[in-house]
Amino acid sequence: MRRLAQASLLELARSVRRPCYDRAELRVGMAHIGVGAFHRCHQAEFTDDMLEARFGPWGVVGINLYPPVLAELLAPQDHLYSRTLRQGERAETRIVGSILHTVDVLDAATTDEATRVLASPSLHVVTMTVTEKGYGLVPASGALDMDNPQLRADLRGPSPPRTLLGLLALAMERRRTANVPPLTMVSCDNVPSNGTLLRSALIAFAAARSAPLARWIEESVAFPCSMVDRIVPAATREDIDRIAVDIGVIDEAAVVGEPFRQWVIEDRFAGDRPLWELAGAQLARDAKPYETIKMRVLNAAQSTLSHLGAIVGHEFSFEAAHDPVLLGLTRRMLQTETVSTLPTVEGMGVEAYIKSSLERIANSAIRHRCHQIGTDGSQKIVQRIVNPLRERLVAGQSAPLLTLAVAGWMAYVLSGAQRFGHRWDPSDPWAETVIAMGEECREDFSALARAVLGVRTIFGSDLATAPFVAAVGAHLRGLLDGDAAAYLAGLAGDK
Ligand code: CS2
Repeated sequence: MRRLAQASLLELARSVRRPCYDRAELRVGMAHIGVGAFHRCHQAEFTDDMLEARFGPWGVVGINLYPPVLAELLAPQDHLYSRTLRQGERAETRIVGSILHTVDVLDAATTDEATRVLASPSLHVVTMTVTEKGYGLVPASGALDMDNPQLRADLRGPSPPRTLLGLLALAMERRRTANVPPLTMVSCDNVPSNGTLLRSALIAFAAARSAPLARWIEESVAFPCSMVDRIVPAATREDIDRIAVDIGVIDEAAVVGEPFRQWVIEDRFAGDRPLWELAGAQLARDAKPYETIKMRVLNAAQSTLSHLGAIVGHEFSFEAAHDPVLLGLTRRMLQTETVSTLPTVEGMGVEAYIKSSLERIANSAIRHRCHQIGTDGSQKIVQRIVNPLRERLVAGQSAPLLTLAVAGWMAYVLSGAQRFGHRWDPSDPWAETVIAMGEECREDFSALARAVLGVRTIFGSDLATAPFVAAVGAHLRGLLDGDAAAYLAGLAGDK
């Protein structure tokens, strides 16, 4: 079977929609850093829709600092790929054509190429999805994480950058010295106030190098915040093979996601911008309320279901969302605790949002592994679970189920300890430390809870109070020392 490419478009099954604009006429107007499955199934699709609605100079250059290597994944396909939306038995596949070119930043030559692209006068917007960890920040405070060796190396320079901030600072220096017009950077990661955070991180990083550069960024770059949403698990070989059968060509860059999608972007651009609203994006004055609701409801439910789900033996988050015990606990957490910490957003009724979020996670056609959602949990639980929990405690309200969710993350990571059966190797920057704590604290689960809650970059310094430590310790015992499923069933029964 042939590989998907411009020349093989004609061989595609007739049912597969393909770009109806002329890709040969497309010019680069923006870049995206972090071309993973999420970007391909979200921003690139919105851009494709927008180009169909009104053609303009908004082709995308994809830039990766980390695998996948785009030269292998997308370049052999003329940067075309398919995205398939699945819900139950239904599937709809289309070809997306908005990515025009890609660069893998690996060495001096490719660094030069990427910074040249980012400094080009025709480039107006840079979007990015680099994951929570990709910003090099301390989750609890948002300060630059000076313990991050890659960030430290990039601050020292001059070798090719390994971090987002290192690459952006180099590119902005090039833009500044060439006196190129202003630029907008749109962070599309699940971190609170992502644009504001990126702005302060980049300015802090640049200031450590050159005061004029930091000033230039302050004056010439806009950083609107944005909220992005669509559930897009990593595509598997099985997905790729199945899609090849369906469409008639092999697409190594195929992505599979759910039908739902949402993108709220603050309307604060420094110059020209793509008219993403033509594709259904919402331009807003303030994205914060949208992002808070999304992270505390949908993302919190995903994390809670996945951590606890993995512990009781589920492979996928949809399975956890069909487990009456886990679903009941998660729903109750959202409806009785999280709810009081949510802002009001027009058009997003909280009850309905909770219901639809849980239904989306339960979509059995989307095979999102609990371990994928559990990856880097230390970077995710702060905005999803710890912040709403803290707000309730500060307001004098109880938060027993958010407490369980915190313990769920700990128990998920601690399951990597020999002492708790070494069930898997969690992928998390804090895993080694937390696992070492698990090996050290003997039968004393309160001491273990106190030790993990002492990780300030995750929990700050205000949560390790005696009652909270005792509550988390009791859950750790229940989840790690015996029958976790029976323990959770007991909790689900207590109202
Ligand atoms: C997931 C998200 O892996 C994860 O952390 O919770 O990728 C989630 O699927 C998206 O934020 C949904 O928009």
